[in-house]
Amino acid sequence: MLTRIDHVGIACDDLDAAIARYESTFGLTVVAREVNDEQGVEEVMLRVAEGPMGASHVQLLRPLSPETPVGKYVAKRGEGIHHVAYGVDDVTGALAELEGRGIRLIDRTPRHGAMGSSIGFLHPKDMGGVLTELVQAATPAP
Ligand code: V0V
Ligand code: CO
Repeated sequence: MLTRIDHVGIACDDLDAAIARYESTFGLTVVAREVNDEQGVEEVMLRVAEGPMGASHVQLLRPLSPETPVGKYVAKRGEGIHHVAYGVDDVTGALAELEGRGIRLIDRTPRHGAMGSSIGFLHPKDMGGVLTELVQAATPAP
């Protein structure tokens, strides 16, 4: 079902400081920056590596307000790892399959994600405390 680690989502207070950290520490390059109102974030994707199953990224997340998922998370725990996202070929099918295995879904139908992707979240309470995201990229891996 899983094709790669698509991204690691990191909650930040200061997006530009976080970008500078990943640029100067690892020489990563920003490949996308967008506001996702539905998810309550401004987010930046930095490319880590390109593999046969597609690219992997660091995703930096700044909450648009304190009432958003990332805003609540930062208020409770401070900056840090917010979620892990895996690539899938068919996010709708993967969500249905996982629900059939008894995993609680946050999204039963996919939502709009970074760089034109379709995404769905699994509840952290059924994933050992790890908020888990599935990502179907806008264009399939070569
Ligand atoms: C909350 N909890 C987490 C967590 N956020 N546990 C692990 N990782 C996280 N990131 C725990 C929290 O500590 C509580 O545990 C419990 O869940 C309920 O938390 P809450 O603060 O009361 O918040 P809720 O229940 O209102 O919302 C929690 C969920 C929410 C996970 C349901 O954050 C959500 O819907 N997340 C999915 C959407 C999202 O995160 N979007 C932002 C990224 P205790 O204290 O009860 O034990 S957007 C993105 O990644 C995009 C666009 C992309 O990749 O393209
Ligand atoms: Co994400």
